Amino acid sequence: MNKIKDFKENGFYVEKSVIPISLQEELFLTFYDLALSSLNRNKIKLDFEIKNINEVSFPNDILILDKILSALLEHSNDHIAEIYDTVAYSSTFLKFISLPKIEGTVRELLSLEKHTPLYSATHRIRMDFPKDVKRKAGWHQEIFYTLPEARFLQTWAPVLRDSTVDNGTLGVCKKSHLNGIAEQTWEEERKDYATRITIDEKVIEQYEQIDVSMELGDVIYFDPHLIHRSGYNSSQQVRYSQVGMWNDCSYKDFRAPKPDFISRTISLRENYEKYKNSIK
Ligand SMILES: O=C(O)CCC(=O)C(=O)O
Ligand SMILES: [Fe+2]
Repeated sequence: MNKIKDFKENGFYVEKSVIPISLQEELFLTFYDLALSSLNRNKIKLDFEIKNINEVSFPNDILILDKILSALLEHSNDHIAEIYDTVAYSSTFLKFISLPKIEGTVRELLSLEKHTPLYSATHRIRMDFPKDVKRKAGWHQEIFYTLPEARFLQTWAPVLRDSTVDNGTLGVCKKSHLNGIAEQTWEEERKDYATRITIDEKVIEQYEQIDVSMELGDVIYFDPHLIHRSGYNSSQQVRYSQVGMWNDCSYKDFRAPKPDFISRTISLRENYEKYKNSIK
């Protein structure tokens, strides 16, 4: 079977035409609607014309979405961070990551029975803005960015538009998963980058590096030890990409993390105090 052979030999497998266009359309509307709400909530006025939600269509209006998100980013990264966190738990995105075809392939590649529960870890849609280097991930292995002692595989997929060398698609070091944990260094967060654990350059030179250009609908599945990175988005457009891990819950060392949902505004107690006087 090609799937398993590719995955085992190269450390990754690209499956074509997995995600239906109707879900991309739904996600586009999710992003657009959240972007409009963010403009309103934060009282941001734009210096260009925008369409309301009933006037936009996918894929014709992705450039308008890019423009609104870029304007929000210019005001504050917090606005983008909140949209990112909202999309991650939106019903449309949950449908997107749970497509039966993705689940089936994950089970096949992890050799799991139909009944073994799969645990989703931090599935998200990244937004990589033109020319951004702060959030660009250098060469790394996912094992140090996710749950410790986990048995999982990672999925990644272009969203809303194809991922290309120009817009900074995912880069991988072919077969690098075969050599276990590579030499790497932990660096604490700084002004120009988030905390990162980067693989030494001399390790990278040993491998064939591939920029994995993908068409909308395709999904790449890859091994936790596969060395990978973000490309540089030299285009004028935002790169939207789905990232996330599927964990094998039957693995002996699997321990579910405690979800830590933190209010962006007031605490539970403060909310209670606010309404206390009106409690009869
Ligand atoms: O999409 C990217 O730029 C890279 C993302 C990445 O490193 C990941 O999905 O783990
Ligand atoms: Fe990664």
